[in-house]
Amino acid sequence: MCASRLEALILDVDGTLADTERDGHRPAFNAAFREAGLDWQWDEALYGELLEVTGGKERIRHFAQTRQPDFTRRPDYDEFVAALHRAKTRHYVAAVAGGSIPLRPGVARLLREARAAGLRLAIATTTTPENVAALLVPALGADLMSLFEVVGAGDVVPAKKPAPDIYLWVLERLGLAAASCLAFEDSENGLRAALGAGVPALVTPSGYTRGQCFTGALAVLPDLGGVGLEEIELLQRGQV
Ligand code: XBP
Ligand code: MG
Repeated sequence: MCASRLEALILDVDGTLADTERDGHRPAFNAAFREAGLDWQWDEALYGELLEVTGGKERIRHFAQTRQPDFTRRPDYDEFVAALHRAKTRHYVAAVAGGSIPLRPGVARLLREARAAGLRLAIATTTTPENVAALLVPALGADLMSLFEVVGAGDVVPAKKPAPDIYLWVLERLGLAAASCLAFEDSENGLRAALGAGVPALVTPSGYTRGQCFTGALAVLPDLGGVGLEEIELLQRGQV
């Protein structure tokens, strides 16, 4: 049911606003492993497989369980993973805060158009909250960043995408029905999360997610370049 008037855009971050995984998150994980004296190296292909698990801590645990089982028997395993992930976040923030990863085509323009048209903006991401501002402020400026009314990120919900929890958390804070919102996602996991919460979704696949299954998406577009707000409103109303 997509017939309600569009009131808010809910945006995923990694892959959707910027293609952050290969050259942002992946090197930050590797830097944290090196710093901790581990010889783990996540190359591009392996990282593509590991992305099936959303969330950095969850991804490290999945890697350890499936490829380094001895490591999981360390008495300090939980704290070690948490410390590794804190280091990864520090490396990621330092790398992207300088503006090293640009926004994808059309993103900044669409956000400005949406605000000018009175639409509300929110974020629904599995990544750590400080990563969101570090990525977006250099590209959008603090002003536009502050226009995101609700930022749902990281561990505010226990179950990460593809669970619908982060979308339900954001919807509750916006005080809006799912059908009056539109989600922007780049991955199958993200699409499942949005649809699971009843939010119609538009998909712009990213480097690692091209070829995934996007059944149920309102539309699958190469990117947001050239897509105007009017077209987005028509899509949300099911008129395209
Ligand atoms: C993004 C992610 C994130 C990042 C890592 O998924 O899976 O986990 O890779 O971020 P989505 P953290 O775009 O579907 O939200 O290390 O901060 O968890
Ligand atoms: Mg994503």
